[in-house]
Order: sequence, then structure tokens, then C-alpha cells
Amino acid sequence: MLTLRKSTKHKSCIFGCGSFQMTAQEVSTILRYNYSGVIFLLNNWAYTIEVMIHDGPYSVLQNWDYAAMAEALKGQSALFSQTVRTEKELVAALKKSKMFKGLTFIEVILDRTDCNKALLGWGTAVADYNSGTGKAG
Ligand SMILES: Cc1ncc(C[n+]2csc(CCOP(=O)(O)OP(=O)(O)O)c2C)c(N)n1
Repeated sequence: MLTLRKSTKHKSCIFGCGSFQMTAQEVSTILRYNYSGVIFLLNNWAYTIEVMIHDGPYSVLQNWDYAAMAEALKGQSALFSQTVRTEKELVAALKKSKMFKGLTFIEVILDRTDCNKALLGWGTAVADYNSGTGKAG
């Protein structure tokens, strides 16, 4: 997260909700140092990489209110925090962010199984291998 260093260039980073739940407190540090840039939080409510191998209850995440959480960490620092559900909302949020001097936090709501074909294929191959029916290995 600390790649969001003070800089004249606009930096951004992208987090999955699963990895974010292990490192969320770093947003507090980023705000404390008044770093600017954009954090995109991709919220698909799950460890989707695990779901693609086997869809078990242990891959479900407690669905935090991520945008509100960033607000709670704000203190005296400048923060623009927003949840978006559509491309239109995302574009509007990015337009606002361009005018904003401070940290932008955008929570992007995704479908639980929204992933690319490569991950889908990889998950199936790993699941086959794990069950002993696959050709991998
Ligand atoms: C340092 C470390 N701790 C724990 C894990 C276990 N782990 C594997 S996937 C994952 C989270 C994935 O969830 P997310 O970031 O939401 O991405 P998604 O799979 O939904 O695309 C975690 C914590 C890891 N890979 N590395």
C-alpha cells in the first residue's frame, strides 16, 4: 500500500476484498501521511480464487462497508470515499477524484464469481487435480 507515496504523479492501487481484510489498517497510515491517489477496492464478497477451485463456506467473506470504513479512518486527513455499482458511477467517481486533493477510496461492487476465463480454467484444473481425476502434474 505504501506505493502511494507523495508524488506529483497520480498513483493508484487495486485490492481484492479478501487481501484487503488482511491489510486494511494500512489505509490509516496512508491517510496519516496525507498521500493522494486512488485505492480501488474490488468487492466480490469472497476469496474468489478459492471459489474457482472449490466453492465452500470458508471462501465467503464478512461483507464490510468498505467505503464507510475508510471514512472511519479519515481523522483530519482529506478523503473522498465512494461505493460504485456501475461503469457510469465509476466514471463519475473518477471525475470527482480528479478534482480532489487527497486520497480517493473507491469500493467497486462486483458479482461473486466475476473473474476472467484464465482463472476459471485454472480453478477447474486445480480442482480436477485435487480430486485425483485431473491430468495436471
Ligand atoms: C500473505 C498471504 N496470506 C494469505 C494468503 C491466502 N489467500 C489466498 S487468496 C486470498 C484472498 C483472495 O481474495 P481477494 O483479494 O478478494 O481476491 P479474489 O480471489 O476475490 O480475486 C488470501 C488471503 C495469501 N495468498 N498470502
